[in-house]
Amino acid sequence: MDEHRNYDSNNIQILEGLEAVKKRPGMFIGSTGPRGLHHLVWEIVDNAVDEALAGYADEIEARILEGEIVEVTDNGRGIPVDTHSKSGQPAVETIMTTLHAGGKFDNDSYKVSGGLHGVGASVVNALSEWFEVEIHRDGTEYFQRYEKGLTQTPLEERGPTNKTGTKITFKPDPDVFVESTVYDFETLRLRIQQMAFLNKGITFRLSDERTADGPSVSYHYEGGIREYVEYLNKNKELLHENVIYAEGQQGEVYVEVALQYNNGFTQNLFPFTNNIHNIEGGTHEEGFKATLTRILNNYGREQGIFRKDESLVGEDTREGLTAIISVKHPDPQFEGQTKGKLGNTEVRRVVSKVLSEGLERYLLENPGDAKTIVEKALLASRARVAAKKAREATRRKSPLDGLGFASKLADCREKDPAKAELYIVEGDSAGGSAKQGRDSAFQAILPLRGKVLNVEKARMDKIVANKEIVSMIQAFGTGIGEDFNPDLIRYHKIVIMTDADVDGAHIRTLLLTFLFRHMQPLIERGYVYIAQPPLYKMKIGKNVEYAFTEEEMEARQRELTKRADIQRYKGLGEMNPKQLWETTMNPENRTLLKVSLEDALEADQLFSMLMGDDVARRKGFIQENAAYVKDLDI
Ligand code: 0R9
Repeated sequence: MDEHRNYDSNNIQILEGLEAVKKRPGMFIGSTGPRGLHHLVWEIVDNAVDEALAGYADEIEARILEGEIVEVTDNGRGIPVDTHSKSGQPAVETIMTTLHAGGKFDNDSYKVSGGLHGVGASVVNALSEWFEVEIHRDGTEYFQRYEKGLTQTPLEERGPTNKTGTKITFKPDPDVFVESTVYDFETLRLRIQQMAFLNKGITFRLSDERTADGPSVSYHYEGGIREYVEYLNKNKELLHENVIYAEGQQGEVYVEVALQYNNGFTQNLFPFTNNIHNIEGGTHEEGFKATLTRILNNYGREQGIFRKDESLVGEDTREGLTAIISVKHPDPQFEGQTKGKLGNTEVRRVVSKVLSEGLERYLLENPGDAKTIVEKALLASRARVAAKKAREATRRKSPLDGLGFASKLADCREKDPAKAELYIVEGDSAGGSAKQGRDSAFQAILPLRGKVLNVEKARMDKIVANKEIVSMIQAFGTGIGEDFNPDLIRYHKIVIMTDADVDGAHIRTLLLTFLFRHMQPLIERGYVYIAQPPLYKMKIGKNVEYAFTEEEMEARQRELTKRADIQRYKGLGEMNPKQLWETTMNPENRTLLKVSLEDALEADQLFSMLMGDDVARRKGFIQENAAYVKDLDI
């Protein structure tokens, strides 16, 4: 074949590929917002992790440098540099400049990564102002530079080296990431730590070198997901000391499971495929759940722990459970709403085999733990039967039935959930102001009287007996527990409006805990908000202004020539209905904080810590994170 023509056509292909990436970056990295910006780092780190999983690297380092430049290094074999027969280019250049559907070009032993967008280094290159690769391989150091995806220098031999590995340095293109190119250390740190948990034995380092004294961390977990479970349970009271762990491989599918029970009531089951958390679960989770239920039922029956008519259903066996399921699969298939649900059916069997062997053995070898675990599940089962009866009372048949429901909820006239809002308000007096101040066309008010139950410490039977919670469930229209259906929600804005004091913060946390534990989809869908009432009223002559923080009030005061008459609001009740409407409820003036669930694993920890038994730890945490808790930006 004519070599020249081949080179040209190859180049055209490259340009077309890269143009597609530049034209629609969102298609390749999800978005060009902060998430997409951070995604660039994950693409590169994933490649380093793949090299480590292939058994050739054990150290991965990421540095954030001045100018929002990212540098990632591994100590693997180095990307191949030999000339690729078809393109006539060094392999590394083809990898960096050709859009390839992850894995196609790469050799067989290579990619295990199959994340949401396993698109690779060429996409990062295309979206970088500049991108450099340094390779140490077979005694020689190589270097190449690209700008916006295009080769700038031929692959350069820089001389001898006595190490091996790959270093990639890039500067995200500000023309692409117009919103911001600033990296968030904490976002990077959390994910790097998670990667370290999920890939035992690999050392991960991360340092923020944008300032002289920036933070740096290093993670290495010899125990892998065993240590992940310990970490997730660290704020909880354990039911048994040892984490139950099993691993195994069938064909090309490698499975690890780790689990441990705490004395709480919530289940924390986190399934991963190729280091990606599958929020919607999938076949690995199904295999795990079915097998756990079967094994604990068998054990309870064989050991005579159950009464005659008793047996466990799945949810009984997951009360207080913290578990990680980690699957490594060469060709994962994803389905579901967000393509986050693992679909490969063979995985169910592999997980089931690995878990049943590991768990049966553990129960046999640790009869004390086994009895404790099965008895806890049995208690859960008895509570479930009791709760079912109580829960039926929470079903909303008509707007005017239920436990004193009609008197509390001041509903709105709007029936379209997308346009309707529900304000959950602390106390009767603030509730009264809100009722008078609201626009009853679309704003409903639910005043809460007593303290909301701490659901972190209660089973479903107690939860559905709590008046405040029942009135919320009824107002929402969603049901709870097995009956919960987020599609039935009656308001797409649920606004928590509490006083700006310690009690208010506590009630808000209790409400968020309830929503997080029992109605998480409402948070995921973005239906939950926190109202921002002003802290200060500033009277300046005849005018009235409001300030939402102390800093804002002080700044305004400095601007003024006159003295302002300042009133600090201690509670919502001090505002008259008109003021409450103007400052906090009127869609034209108000600020609402949307509650988001960036990371369910971290949020779980936060709630366990805020609401759990360990008071000393909680106090420390609240002091350390005062600002965080104040914003409750979970
Ligand atoms: C700093 C981030 N690291 C990487 O991007 C990285 C990619 C990579 C790699 C190989 C080794 N280390 C790497 N680090 C590699 C080497 C060999 C075979 N497969 C992979 C080998 O020596 O035979 N590669 C990723 C893709 C490719 N290499 C390939 F397609 F070019 F082969």
